[in-house]
Amino acid sequence: MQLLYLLFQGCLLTYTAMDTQLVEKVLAGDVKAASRLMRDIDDAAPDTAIHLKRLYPHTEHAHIIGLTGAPGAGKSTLMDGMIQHLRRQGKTIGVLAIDPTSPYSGGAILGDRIRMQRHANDSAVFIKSIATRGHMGGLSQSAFGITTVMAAMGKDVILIETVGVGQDETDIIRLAHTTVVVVTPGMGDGIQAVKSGILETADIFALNKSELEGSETTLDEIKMMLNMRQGQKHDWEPQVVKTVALRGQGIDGLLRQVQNHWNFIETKGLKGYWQQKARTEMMIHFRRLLMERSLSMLNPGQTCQAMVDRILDHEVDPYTAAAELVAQVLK
Ligand SMILES: Nc1nc2c(ncn2[C@@H]2O[C@H](COP(=O)(O)OP(=O)(O)O)[C@@H](O)[C@H]2O)c(=O)[nH]1
Ligand SMILES: [Mg+2]
Repeated sequence: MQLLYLLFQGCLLTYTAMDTQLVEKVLAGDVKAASRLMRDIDDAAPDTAIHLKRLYPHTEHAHIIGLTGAPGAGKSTLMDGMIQHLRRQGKTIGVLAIDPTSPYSGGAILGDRIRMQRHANDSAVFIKSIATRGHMGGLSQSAFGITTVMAAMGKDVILIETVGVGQDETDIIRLAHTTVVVVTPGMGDGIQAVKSGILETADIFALNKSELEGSETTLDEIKMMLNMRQGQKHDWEPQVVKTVALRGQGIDGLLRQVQNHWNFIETKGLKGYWQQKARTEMMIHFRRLLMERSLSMLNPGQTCQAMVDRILDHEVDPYTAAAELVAQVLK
């Protein structure tokens, strides 16, 4: 018995030591340790929360910038230009690319890789791609965890690229301090933005491919939309910046606005803004924990099967069945 106890203590000590080591390595910017943890987070491996809890207090300095917009709008190309500029300013950067396997952007991951290749040997730039495919509502958890690790590694700026479709991606956009919505001329993007509610989340519009015909019309359209917006007093006024990412034009102007926005939210200390970010993050973990614990309490194999049988026997409908399961868990 004593031996067992000692063994247990030994394991616990070893585990705690490993745990501390990993956290310390990530905090020291160790790429290998950080990559491993990110992979575990993306695989939804158990116990990553233990590390993330300890990394979280070391993440406040990082400026998280989200780039969202339709596939092909030029997000990756813009990001590439932003990385170059930010590197010249001496900033270290984390990049999170979401949705590379989306059927809409087929082949984009290859393009992204080639484009980003020149940063591959730059240790100050850390690039991570995660696929939406295979994620069962866990995409935002992955994204939140990975950005936490990047920030804890000491990265000054974290760029997130996402097409911004679906609840998970909307949450990810809320995770960013500054959201850049990338639109292109003549695609009715402005209208799309209003429809998808993206207008509310946009801090800056990048009108990319602005060398193309119709860019002035699109610019007017966006400005008109912004004028119609019922802005709250003291709130940030969303800005519009014209870019030609392919030629590296307008990137400095875009980054200036990004910096202005960061200064704005820092100096104004917008309480509501930080509250929303904290709430989004907390609720994501709340949903996950609630789901995990509920399922473990339910003994899904037996209880759920019994309920399925009752549905098949026309004893209950799926709505009633689900409500009964919830009632069982909350009992
Ligand atoms: N004409 C034009 N094409 C661009 C511009 N920026 C990017 N592109 C092209 O648009 C395509 C999609 O760009 P990409 O950055 O992969 O878009 P993403 O899907 O939003 O990441 C690529 O062929 C780019 O070369 C631009 O300013 N003007
Ligand atoms: Mg892309």
